[in-house]
Amino acid sequence: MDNYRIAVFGLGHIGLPTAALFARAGFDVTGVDISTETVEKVNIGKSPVPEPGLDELVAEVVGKGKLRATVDGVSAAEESNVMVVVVPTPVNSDNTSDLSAVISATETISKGLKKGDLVIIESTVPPGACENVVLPILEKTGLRASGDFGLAYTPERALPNNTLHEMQNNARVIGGIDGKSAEMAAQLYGKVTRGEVIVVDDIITAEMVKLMENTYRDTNIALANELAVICESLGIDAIKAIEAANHHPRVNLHTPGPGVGGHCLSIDPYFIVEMAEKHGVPARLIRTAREVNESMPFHVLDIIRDALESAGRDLAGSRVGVLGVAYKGDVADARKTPTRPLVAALISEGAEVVVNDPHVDPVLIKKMGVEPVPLEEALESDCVVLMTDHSEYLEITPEMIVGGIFICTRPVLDPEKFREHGIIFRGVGRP
Ligand code: SAJ
Repeated sequence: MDNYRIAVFGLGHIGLPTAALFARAGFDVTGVDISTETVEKVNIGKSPVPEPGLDELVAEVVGKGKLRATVDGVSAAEESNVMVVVVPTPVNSDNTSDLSAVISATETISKGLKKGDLVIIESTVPPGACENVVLPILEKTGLRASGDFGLAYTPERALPNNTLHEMQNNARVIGGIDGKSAEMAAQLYGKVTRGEVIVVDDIITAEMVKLMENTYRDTNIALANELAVICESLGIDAIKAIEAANHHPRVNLHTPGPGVGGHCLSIDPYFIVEMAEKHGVPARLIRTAREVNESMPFHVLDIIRDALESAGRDLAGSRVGVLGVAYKGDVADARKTPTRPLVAALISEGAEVVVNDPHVDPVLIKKMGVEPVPLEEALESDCVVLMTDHSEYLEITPEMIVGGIFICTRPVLDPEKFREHGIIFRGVGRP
């Protein structure tokens, strides 16, 4: 196996670190991406993905000639023994899965598929996608799985901003179309992670494990959000109540906030809902949890309107300074951010909206129909709303809240410190 050549399809947040770690483990790796800009950047040893340590690792393995990138996926497949698919799987507007990138990568791979090859899917997919979508495409070549080539599924589990560490230390779950495929994939990933390699019974189980993980977190966040909204109506500080409840040995309530963003928790539960409902099984809890989390930006809107009214102001005509577009603190990723629906609602209600985010590309912010402004300018608003828990915002003091109203949707600042200075301080779960 040590002389295996590996092709990694998709050089994004997960694909590029995966390719670079295989290269550092000694494999000759070809990274494949549809973006020429990404390919060119990688080939000069640069990472198009902002992730700690990734620039250095890419420079190292490209410098040693162990990693190269190309847009020519067919040649990459022809030259390689193992093909790993790590492309995005978003949802369509009706929240059904969009597997077009997986299908396109698989079709490319099938043009270079050979006897003895192993195809590994890492993209998050609905349960059954490997057997019902990927396998038929590969077998159109006339080659048969289990006899001629292998197929396995192993989900990525790494957290942005800690991706390289988690890829090398998290346990790995692997499922194969057969035992041999699972074993080959297990040996391969055993070379890049010190974590336990867990081989499950079959490929659909591995697909489901991934979805369960993110759905567990999304549903628990929804519970925390619902409890927070209820506590507000009862005049209870939910953040303090949750801190106390989490001292119970079997309780781990998550943290309420303005909603769940990113490309994972806000999408993956729908992959379970889709397949469950196709099998006539209602996914009430999972679907409701999504609805609760998707309602949170509008709950924040209610808090803003209420706080302004308590100061004798209308939302219409008020200047609202929004802090944070990224879906969570200290990342540059704004995919599925709760800030987007909030900003759209504020504008539709006649507020003047300015936005600050030191991490997110200003071009992205402009696409939301608002002006990106420096922090000082955003703080000079009638109402300031903290949406993302970036480290920079932890330095905010009462004196900086010029308009006297501060909505802090993340439990990162002490309400008393602001209220002592006459600031109207509200938050999710903070009455
Ligand atoms: N959030 C809350 N309350 C919480 C925790 C998170 O409101 O208590 C919000 C965050 O602010 C953010 C969203 O949820 O908007 C998701 O953030 P996250 O840090 O929970 O997760 P991601 O999306 O960055 O990464 C998740 C991780 N999954 C799990 O922890 C189960 C990561 O391990 C996965 O690899 C990743 O999804 C993925 O790619 O699937």
